[in-house]
Amino acid sequence: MFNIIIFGPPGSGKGTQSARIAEKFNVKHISTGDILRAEVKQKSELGRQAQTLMEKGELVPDDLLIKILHSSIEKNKDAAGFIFDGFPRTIVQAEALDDLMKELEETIDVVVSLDVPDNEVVDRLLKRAEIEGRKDDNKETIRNRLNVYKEQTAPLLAYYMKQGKLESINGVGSIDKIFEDVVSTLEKYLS
Ligand code: B4P
Repeated sequence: MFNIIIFGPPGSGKGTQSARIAEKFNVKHISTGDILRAEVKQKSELGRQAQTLMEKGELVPDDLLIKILHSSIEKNKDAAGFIFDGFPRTIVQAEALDDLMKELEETIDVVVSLDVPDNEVVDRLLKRAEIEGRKDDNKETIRNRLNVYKEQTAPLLAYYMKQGKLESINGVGSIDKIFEDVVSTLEKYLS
């Protein structure tokens, strides 16, 4: 299996690049944001619990996310690998993912971190608000999402750096150029 994590602040292009990576490397795209939004749409019990938190830009509790991830992996055991998009977002989630991988006798091969400054992500998310109308893409929530990222998610950079798996990529520029850089980085891990 080829197992990749895509990492970065909200609006850094994780979802955008993941869709392309999944196609190019034939890996299964698991986006926890997409899964949660689908649950909200279906008005499931999980969706109901997640909705208020997502609209405030807060993280959904670790135990719920770990369950979601577990069942997504179970359903796709035959995949040639995974691209994890939006997961892990806390150290607890990262440790749970390491445990899950161990159970499968697998490992995370590489963590691609997209570097994008705050002003650029705010601009992108406000632009997306005009197009898609996502409830969490408003000024106040975006500010909170960035704070949550810095406090709870950014510490994962050191976690994966210590494991020697971190690859930082400049996430500013055209989507095609960023994808080119991502592909050449990932290809190093295949040979
Ligand atoms: P996500 O869906 O993961 O939202 P996100 O961080 O904003 O990233 P997304 O993938 O959507 O955006 P992208 O950067 O691709 O999470 C939403 C919420 O769900 C979280 O706040 C949290 O509440 C909850 N959640 C999800 N996972 C969780 C977890 N593991 N634990 C707890 N809670 C969790 O793109 C942004 C925009 O930029 C797009 O419009 C795109 O078109 C544009 N763009 C992309 N690349 C560009 C480029 N190079 N130049 C210009 N624009 C670009």
